[in-house]
Amino acid sequence: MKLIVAVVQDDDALDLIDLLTDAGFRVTKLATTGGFLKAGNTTLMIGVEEEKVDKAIKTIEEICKTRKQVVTAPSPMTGSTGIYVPYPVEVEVGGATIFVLDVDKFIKI
Ligand code: 2BA
Repeated sequence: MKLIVAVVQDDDALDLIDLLTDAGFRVTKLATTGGFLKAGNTTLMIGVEEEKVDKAIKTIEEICKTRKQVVTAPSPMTGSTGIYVPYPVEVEVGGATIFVLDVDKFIKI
């Protein structure tokens, strides 16, 4: 048994959950926040048999799109004044960040 933990963008989450559940996967959705952008994203926990991990990852790849996002980052105007001026920075947010974990025990009561 494996646990797939996938951080995806909110815009893709509902379509992805539909496709995963239609394909027979069981999914738990968590509302999460990215540490860098401080913006909402979605983390999905998907418990799967080892042989189904690749299929789950392919399903995630099918739906999740890379997008560019502009964030406002503070920058020191000069090294010594301590004045910060916000400036826009473009970052590319990946389609999905996926962790595949070993599950020692899976119990349903
Ligand atoms: P955030 O932490 O909000 O990061 C959003 C995007 O900002 C990242 O996209 C990356 O392009 C950029 N970014 C993140 N940290 C950066 C830094 N220190 N310097 C410059 N740019 C940076 P992704 O890499 O696709 O990550 C999307 C979201 O997936 C992240 O949102 C975070 O919630 C999660 N994530 C990514 N890698 C992770 C990891 N190793 N552990 C836990 N969560 C992770």
